[in-house]
Amino acid sequence: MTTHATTTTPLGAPRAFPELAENFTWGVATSAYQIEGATEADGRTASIWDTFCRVPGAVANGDTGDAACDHYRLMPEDVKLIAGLGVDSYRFSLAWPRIQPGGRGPVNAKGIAFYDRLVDTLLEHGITPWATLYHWDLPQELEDAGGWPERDTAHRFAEYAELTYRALGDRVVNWTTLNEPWCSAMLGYHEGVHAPGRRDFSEALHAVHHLLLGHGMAAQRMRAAAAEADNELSLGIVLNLGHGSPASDSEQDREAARRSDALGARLYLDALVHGRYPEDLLAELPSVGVTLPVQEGDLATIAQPLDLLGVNYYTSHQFTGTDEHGETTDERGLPVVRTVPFGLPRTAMDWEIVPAGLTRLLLRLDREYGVPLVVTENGAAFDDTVAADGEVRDEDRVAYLAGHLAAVAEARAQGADVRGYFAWSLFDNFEWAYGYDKRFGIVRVDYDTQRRTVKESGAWYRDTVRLTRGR
Ligand code: IFM
Repeated sequence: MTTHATTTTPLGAPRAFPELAENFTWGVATSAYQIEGATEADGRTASIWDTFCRVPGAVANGDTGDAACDHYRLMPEDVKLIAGLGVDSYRFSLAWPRIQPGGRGPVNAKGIAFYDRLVDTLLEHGITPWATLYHWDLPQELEDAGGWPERDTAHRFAEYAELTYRALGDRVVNWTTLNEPWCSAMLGYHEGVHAPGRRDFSEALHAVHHLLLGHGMAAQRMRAAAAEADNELSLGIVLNLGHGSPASDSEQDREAARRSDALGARLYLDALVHGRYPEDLLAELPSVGVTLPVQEGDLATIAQPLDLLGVNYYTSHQFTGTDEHGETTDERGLPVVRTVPFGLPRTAMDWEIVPAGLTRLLLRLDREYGVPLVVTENGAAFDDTVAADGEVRDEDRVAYLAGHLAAVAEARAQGADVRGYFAWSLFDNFEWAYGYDKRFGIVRVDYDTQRRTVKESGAWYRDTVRLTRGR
């Protein structure tokens, strides 16, 4: 495999963002199942995604993560590529079924050895590792035992977190526990479009509680291990968030925005930061037959001090409380919560491009939660084409990144404590239920040859970091 850097003149000129020049981490991000491949190597066992990919119709084209970007094998080359982008940091996730096959028992030496090498290689290249412990690849055995709706999974996660931290915490300072627990719970257990593919709202809410509990228990154990070893540790969690607003000033639309915010944002944020679940949501859950399985002390465990809150931002929505016919309740008698398009351009995921929502979101989080913020994912899928000369001139992605970086700069200018930005994604990769159809990379991956090509957006990002830093 060869990698090569793009040499053409960027179509969108790189620009300096003076507000992002200092005390600010620039990075790129990936996750284990989306890029590693080698799903049967060195003692790794199946995760819920290996299983889900085999369910007919679950993933576009029947795609799987079996090969993905072959990063497990190409890691040294890939780290060189990251270094060539001139970023400070690389955010990756650790595959639980590699490190602790089956989700129980001792560390698998060969599995952790891969991450040992990755971390050392990053450090040799002057890149700071940012490790995420869980980016959706639950060991299948734990799903067979009940998955996230079961309380024991939280205990298992905390154990895995401590084992992993003890293996890598001497060199990795920046840790996040979970990536996007909303997706794990809601897409995986309620909507059934992600692994493990269940469709039960109550189970999804139980999953939320146990994911958050697992985060809190993991944080306690990692902090204790860090103190024991005298390691520096920066610990956080990553949420997928947008800025929600009512589509009009009507009572129904404001109620719809409130409901969406309760279930999509405050359920996580209030528990993690304030140690309580939102009262308005708690009051409404019994009407849909749900009670959260909270035991005494759980919320104190969940609300561990956070050094940072990771924010994954892709789009924002406005909400209405009426359906297309003006009805305010659906066929089950539940209040309507419906999104109304802004009428803005969209990405290949059909997500509207709303950079102003990122500024608003960061300011809101800063004001209401007061935890240092890092944009741990932001980027876009577009239908890239490869030109005859082999280059990918993805102007639309350049514009997306430029608009959102400007939105972060604006939030900083207005006083929000935002400490970093990670482009999603370093590579085109396995986009979950969409398989390989959706390309988010600033580096193109040819899945037949595993050749990497830095896209126009990758070159733009590299030059923008350089220019911002005055290098
Ligand atoms: O690819 C995903 C990633 O795994 C989690 N955040 C959103 C990205 C784009 O859908």
